[in-house]
Amino acid sequence: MYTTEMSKTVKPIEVAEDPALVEAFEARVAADEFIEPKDWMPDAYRKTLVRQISQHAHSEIVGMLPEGNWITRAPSLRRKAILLAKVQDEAGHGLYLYCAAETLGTSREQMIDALHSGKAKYSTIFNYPTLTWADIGAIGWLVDGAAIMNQVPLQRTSYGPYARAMVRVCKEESFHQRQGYEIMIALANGTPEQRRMAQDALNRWWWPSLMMFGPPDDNSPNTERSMRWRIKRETNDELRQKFVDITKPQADYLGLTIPDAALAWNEEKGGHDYGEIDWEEFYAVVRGEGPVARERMEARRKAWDDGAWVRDAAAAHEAKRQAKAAA
Ligand code: BYC
Repeated sequence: MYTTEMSKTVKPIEVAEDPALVEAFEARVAADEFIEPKDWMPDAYRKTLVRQISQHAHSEIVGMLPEGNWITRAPSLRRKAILLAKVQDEAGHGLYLYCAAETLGTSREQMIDALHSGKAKYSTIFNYPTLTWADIGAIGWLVDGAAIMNQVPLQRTSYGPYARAMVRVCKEESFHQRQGYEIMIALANGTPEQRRMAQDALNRWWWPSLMMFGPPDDNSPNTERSMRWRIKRETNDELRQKFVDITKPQADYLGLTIPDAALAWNEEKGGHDYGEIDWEEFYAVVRGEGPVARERMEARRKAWDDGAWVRDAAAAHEAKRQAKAAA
């Protein structure tokens, strides 16, 4: 038994594992090989993946709620059809991710239970309300934009099933981002009231979108180890910086103003400087104190309870099918 401590901010890992196996595993990861479900892996690697993948899955599923809220109120049949398809895509992403996590030996029920009991996290971003139609544009543009930034590198994450799930997710997220930006273009070029709505949505979603990337690197207990294991391929701050740099010209094109007086191009670093994120707000939302956190969890629990008959019917059907096959 030995203990590895990567740095002061990294959680110490208790490893009671064969050092030769650990060494071979580390070498495979360092050589950019994919780790597959039946391969040996350190327990902490498995746990980190279950944590991240299941939280990612929960985010996709809870993420259906803010947008689902607008399906019946979308301003045209075309917008309804697009939004409906997008929200269905998010359900699909959740399912691929739950399946990827199941390959690590955890059951769907365990993961759902962890979400409903408040043990498992989901992205802070989905604890903010969608007040106007412009919020649907801002979510596609900013939230899906941030999601792509985070998920493109995950296509090369070291765990095979997670990486493969991300390939399709990223393709769909690109469509989502474009549909959001297209809504923003329509609003930004619309009436003064529509432009005001677009600016208001940007004002409310900008900072929570930056928070999606997680705490700053020097306060991120998981980053160093996850980078070494190539679960994460870029750090929280690196991805946040890229997102700011890509999004600023998009806001300029829309004629909208990012609500950050400190946002300015820094020639020396080749990127934008930006203002201080309100980390107290972030941690409060992580603790479950977000503006609509209670509502989100109630909606998920209700959906689970209301769907019990579907799960029962599917299980009964499968039992019958197996009995028939055996006879
Ligand atoms: N919200 O050490 P850190 C979508 C937690 S879905 C809540 O940096 P890590 C979409 C973190 O879990 C978007 N909690 O952690 C869907 C950790 O706590 P635990 C979801 C957060 O894992 C529908 C603690 O803070 N995307 O885009 O190395 C419609 C310390 O953080 C957050 C993913 O899940 C947060 N924002 O890095 C539209 C991507 N940030 O677990 C769009 C996959 C941090 O130790 N996940 N925490 O108790 C990741 O890439 C990483 O898990 C994170 C965090 C970058 C999020």
